[in-house]
Amino acid sequence: MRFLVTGFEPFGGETRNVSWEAVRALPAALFGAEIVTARLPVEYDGVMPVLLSLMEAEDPDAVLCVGLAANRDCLTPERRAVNRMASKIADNAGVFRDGQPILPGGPESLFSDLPVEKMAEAMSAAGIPARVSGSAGTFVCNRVMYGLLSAIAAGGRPRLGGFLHVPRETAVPFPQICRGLEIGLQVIAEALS
Ligand code: PCA
Repeated sequence: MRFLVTGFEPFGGETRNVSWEAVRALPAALFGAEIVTARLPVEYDGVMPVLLSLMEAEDPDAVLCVGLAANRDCLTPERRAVNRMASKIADNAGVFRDGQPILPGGPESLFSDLPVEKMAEAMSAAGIPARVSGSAGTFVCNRVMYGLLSAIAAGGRPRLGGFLHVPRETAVPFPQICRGLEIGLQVIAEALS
């Protein structure tokens, strides 16, 4: 079993993105799965080509993309991606979007096939603040989640995929964010075996 787990580069003028720091801290193997990690660009147009070529090269059984939700106070497995792009800040390529669809004519919402409730419950049971989120927002994290779920719907691989938002380290300490990510991956591994 092979997992592709991604984090994001810093954005919004910051120098660190905890999503990538937590992903890069993962061991090379966990729960019988090989863990391949990668850092994605915070670019509406640039993020999917990078993710798709990683999926092509690595042929993972599951893909979990991880990003920072700066205004949340817990870990949030995402239930749904929406067919919209909008944000107050520009992406790292200087691009603004103010409500354009990701895929013109495409489904308004795409739902993750990850066991998001179980992931949040297992994290909470380990004392890590977590809840399921109803939407990944409308910035680049939602863009990549929508693209990932479209790719899964179109082909047979990967078998499972979705998104996990993590909060700032001021809301949840870094070791707990890392532990929560590992627990989320464990639940995904159980769902695949
Ligand atoms: N968070 C942003 C994009 C990159 C990241 O880590 C988001 O929530 O869309």
